Amino acid sequence: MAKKKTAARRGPSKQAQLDQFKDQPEGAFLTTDQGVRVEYTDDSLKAGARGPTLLEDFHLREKITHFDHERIPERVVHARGAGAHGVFQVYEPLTKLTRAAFLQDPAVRTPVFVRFSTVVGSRGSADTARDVRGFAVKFYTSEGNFDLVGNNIPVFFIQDGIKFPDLIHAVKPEPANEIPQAASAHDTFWDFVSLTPETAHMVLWVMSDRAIPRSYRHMEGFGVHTFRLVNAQGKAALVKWHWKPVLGAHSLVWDEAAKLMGKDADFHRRDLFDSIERGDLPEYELGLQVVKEEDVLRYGFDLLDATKLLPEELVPVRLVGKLTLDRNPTNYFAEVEQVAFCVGNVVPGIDFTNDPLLQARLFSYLDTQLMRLGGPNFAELPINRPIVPVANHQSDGHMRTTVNRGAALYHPNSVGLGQPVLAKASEGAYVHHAERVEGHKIRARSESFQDHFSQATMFFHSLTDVEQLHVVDALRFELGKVVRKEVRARVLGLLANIDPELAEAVSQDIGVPVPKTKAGKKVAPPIEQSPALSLLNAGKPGIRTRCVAVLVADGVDGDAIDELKRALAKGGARAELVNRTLASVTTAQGHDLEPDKSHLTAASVFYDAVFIPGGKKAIEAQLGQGDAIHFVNEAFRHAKTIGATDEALDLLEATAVGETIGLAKTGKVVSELGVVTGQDATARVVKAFCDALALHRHWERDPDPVPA
Ligand code: HDE
Repeated sequence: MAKKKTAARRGPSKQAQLDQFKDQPEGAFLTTDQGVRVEYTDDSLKAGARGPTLLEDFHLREKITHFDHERIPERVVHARGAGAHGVFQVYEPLTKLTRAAFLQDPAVRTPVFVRFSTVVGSRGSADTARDVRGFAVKFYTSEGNFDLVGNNIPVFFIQDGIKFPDLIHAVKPEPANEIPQAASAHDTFWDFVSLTPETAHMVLWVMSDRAIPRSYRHMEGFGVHTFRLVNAQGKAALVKWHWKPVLGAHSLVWDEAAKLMGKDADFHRRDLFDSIERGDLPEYELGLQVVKEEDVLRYGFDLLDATKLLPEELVPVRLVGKLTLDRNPTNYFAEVEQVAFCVGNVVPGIDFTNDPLLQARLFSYLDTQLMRLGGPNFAELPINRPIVPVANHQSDGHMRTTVNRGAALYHPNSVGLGQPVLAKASEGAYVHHAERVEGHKIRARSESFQDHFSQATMFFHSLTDVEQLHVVDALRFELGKVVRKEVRARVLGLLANIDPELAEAVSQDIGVPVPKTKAGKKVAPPIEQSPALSLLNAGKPGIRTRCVAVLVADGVDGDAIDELKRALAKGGARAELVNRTLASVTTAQGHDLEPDKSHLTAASVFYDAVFIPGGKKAIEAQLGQGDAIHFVNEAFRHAKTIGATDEALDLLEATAVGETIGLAKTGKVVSELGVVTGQDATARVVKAFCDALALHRHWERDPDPVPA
């Protein structure tokens, strides 16, 4: 067995470390911001070694002043994020649908920057909180920047943007004590929900496993609103944007997500970064649902209502291109923090609709960035700059870096030779779609927006039993944290409108009966069930990029580890060795192995599966390790694949697994409920283990009796 450290343990290479500073010439002197070389930066200038510090120490003052101002305000929502660069390519010309240049030619590689985020938590909050995930993509196209600023959930809480401050004030930590962080499980959120029936559909999505994704690489994305595509002839069609992860959509389980918040607050951020470093490039296909303009009301709901989705079974998602994330940011602040997405950043061929949620967003993003990024010149920041030349009469303002050279900063002008000139549509100018609009000036909600429950019911009924159970458990947890009984009761009233059995199941655990409530308006849903909404259908079998923990100790069967590693590598997966400590272990075959993690630095929640190779001495040692037993119990509870060979069956017997599953203590290989065991049959156990791993989770298990 080769003694090879993983990239993660080795740390960045020498070249990578040098590359980090490639904006500075090699051997560069440390200078002040004025370019003056600095002789000493470890002590301030003082009157004597033990004397007072002198005000004239300009190096000290500059260094501290800069530091004092290093933070910018965090985003009011979506504060915590992770980003990556990539490229987008369309599969075939979409000329009939849109004139957008980046959607015409499969040979064109459009650079993109993507930022994933949670919504509620602050910048330093944990990644795996139950929350919506942002999925914002900036396409640097040959016609300027197009931002597709979406989420991983296809609908939204509210129908009109004017309710957004109310929603966010309700879900953010409570005003008196700023508790809780990154959590919707508190009174104000559920109070708002209980009084705002239009939230019903999205609330169920947030209570489902969609709100605890396995990683950003395993997450769907949605534009949410209906947009418009316009072709060169001016013909428009309505469109819903989708991102489909090539690895399929997968989730964590809540207990796992909750533990990860403490054990690795950066779980998703780290996964994204490490995957790209390893060359496991995250990929997503762009999908379109296209609907004729005149069909805006055809499906029994209004396509302008962002609390509704268009079932894929009614209008299939056409996959039109692929996004590949292939480069990590060089500097988090300069890229992930300073990137400014705006729903209003569109290119010719892409236009808006009158969705009142979308319309408010068109105002909000630019407005918030003026403050967050310190003024109107944030488009000059490298991450926000388009790849095409910018020429206009904008000038001055805080932190302006462009030096305007022209004599005339106005249009029309003659002293500046009339520059820059205006383009015609045929020259690539953005021309708004000439939609006909008329109406009275009123504050009103359209009658076509009034059904808040049909699609919530459709969503719930589209989930498998285990997914429904997860929704019930999530509601029991969240409402269990709500102090005010009347709020809990009102939410049950809302749930009763979605499904009386759902309300009843939640009610049993939260000490409040389901109240009698007036039935809300329900038009029949377009279809009763949409199988595409179940994660078990959106997921894909396969082991690519999955990571298996291998429990080791002195005397472990090194041959079994080699066999496993070979099989995993073949399928694009990998293993990490977990020992009690980071000290190297000696295999039964007499080789030294260096563990990747210890029981102190790792936990089963970091992994997709666990494998325990045999080796008499190793298993005897682990039988005395509570951590090893707990590791297996926890993986079992979280429905993960477990494999064990030879003596390792004794370890399984000492866990909850042994009580549940028949363990094969013969040459027979048994694969039951995702637990794969066998003796004197390593190769066959490994094969069956990989097959079980490809299924991701084994939901048929009963997690309740497992002590972990
Ligand atoms: Fe946002 N949203 N939003 N939002 N949103 C922001 O813009 C807002 C909505 C979304 O990674 C803010 O620059 C309003 C829907 C993402 O930088 C802010 C409304 C969807 C991101 C803002 C919505 C989103 C934001 C905060 C209701 C899915 C993170 C900082 C009318 C389609 C982008 C910022 C990033 C960020 C406002 C609703 C997605 C305040 C007013 C619906 C992915 O401008």
